[in-house]
Amino acid sequence: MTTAKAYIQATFETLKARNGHEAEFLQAAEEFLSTLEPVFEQHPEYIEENILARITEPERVISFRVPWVDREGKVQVNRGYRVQFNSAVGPYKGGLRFHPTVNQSILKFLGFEQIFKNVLTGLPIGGGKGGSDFDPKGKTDAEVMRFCQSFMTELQKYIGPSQDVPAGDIGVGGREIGYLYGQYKRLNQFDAGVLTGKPLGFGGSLIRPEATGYGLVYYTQEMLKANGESFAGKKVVVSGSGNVAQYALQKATELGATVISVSDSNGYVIDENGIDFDLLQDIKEKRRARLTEYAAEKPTATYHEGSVWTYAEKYDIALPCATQNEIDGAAAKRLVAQGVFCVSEGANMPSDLEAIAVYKENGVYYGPAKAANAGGVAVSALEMSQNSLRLSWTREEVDTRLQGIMTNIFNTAKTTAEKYDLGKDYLAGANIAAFENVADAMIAQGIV
Ligand code: NDP
Ligand code: 2IT
Repeated sequence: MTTAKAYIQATFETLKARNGHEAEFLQAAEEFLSTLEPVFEQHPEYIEENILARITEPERVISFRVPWVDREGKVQVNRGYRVQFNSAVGPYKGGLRFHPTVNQSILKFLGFEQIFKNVLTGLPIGGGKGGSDFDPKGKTDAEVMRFCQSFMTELQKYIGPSQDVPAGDIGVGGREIGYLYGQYKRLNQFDAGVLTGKPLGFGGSLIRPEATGYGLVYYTQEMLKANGESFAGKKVVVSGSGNVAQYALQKATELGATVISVSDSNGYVIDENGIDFDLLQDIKEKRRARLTEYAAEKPTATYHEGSVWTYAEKYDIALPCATQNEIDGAAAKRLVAQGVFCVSEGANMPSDLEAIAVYKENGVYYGPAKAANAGGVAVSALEMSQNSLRLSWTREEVDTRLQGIMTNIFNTAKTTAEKYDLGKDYLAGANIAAFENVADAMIAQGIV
């Protein structure tokens, strides 16, 4: 009989042989697979069903040409994608990323993580992800609109409210979702449930813009509480300065923490008095400007080139909210030496495999992305419900549901870790609970 360990190793070897050039996807798969041994030991039926080989292969990967005309009248061509990874639990659901680094590997890692994140919310959504190597930075609104229209002209063939429901991610916010939705509607019909993260005026949900950041803080608060800690009086470093970072810092500040930093791909700002949320939002959302403006306008702030994870002073909690692999093993060791006792992930896969090992060795309370940042997609699923009902819930109602979902996710990660004798390994707990749910749904539906 195949042992659990041998089965996982053999599956990973095949995955590497097939996808050797997809470093980020293999990293996400390795992180996930490396926690599953206890499950296969207790449930050999998953081995008999060869679930790992099935769950690591996307149901479908769509790639397409996106031609558009720039402001000088020149024809540009980008590449668009949609990875429809797994629909065992519900329609494919996950964001669209517009960033020059987007490729199939990045979207497969994101789509793979999304399957498990989505099932942890307890809502009926499968996993998918999409996007393009288009760079919205420095583009005019009209250029972004033309790009979005061209992108949706192709994407609309593959999506629908019961089929696949995209939303935002890096480089895709309310403006882009508005343009994408407008083009979808023109080619189809009014069907608000085809995209989430819509502006409020046509089916968007209250709290969706805030949901990932707030959800991250709600999850982290539960993790801290379970260990006799809280945000009150803590010094927090947040990376990124986009959607997730902004609302994470707002909520953490509300709970009594001092968030001393935000960052972008060029540098970071330190403001020991606490980052000023209103000024940050004005700079990022209204002016679409860089963080250097924050430091220029705020006498208490300083701007530094490079990664915020090189900041050398003492602090307590790290909330990475920028992008994948922003914290490597060396940075994680520095964090521990600086007194950081909790790392909770707003971004997807911000910690590399070595960093995760450092957290584990040093007993750092670790909130893995697929659990800690599930608040965004959870409120997206609530937006889908509101669109189906043709109702909109109040801010309080959505926020209360979000808090309940994040608390449940933490409890699931905690109790599953305990059930398998894994102590405070919340990563393994979240992975195992999510895996069991998806695997059971797949088995019940036969070999499809
Ligand atoms: P935004 O586009 O709003 O902001 C992205 C932020 O990250 C910007 O500050 C950006 O800086 C920074 N960033 C992007 N790429 C890099 C890079 N290569 N190096 C350093 N900094 C970088 O995106 P979101 O806030 O929506 O997304 C942030 C993270 O959260 C992503 O990992 C995303 O997948 C994840 N996430 C998002 C959810 C959502 O609902 N939006 C839900 C769950 C997770 P710059 O302006 O210089 O590019
Ligand atoms: O990574 C994510 O969970 C998101 N970008 C949000 C996905 C969604 O469908 O709201």
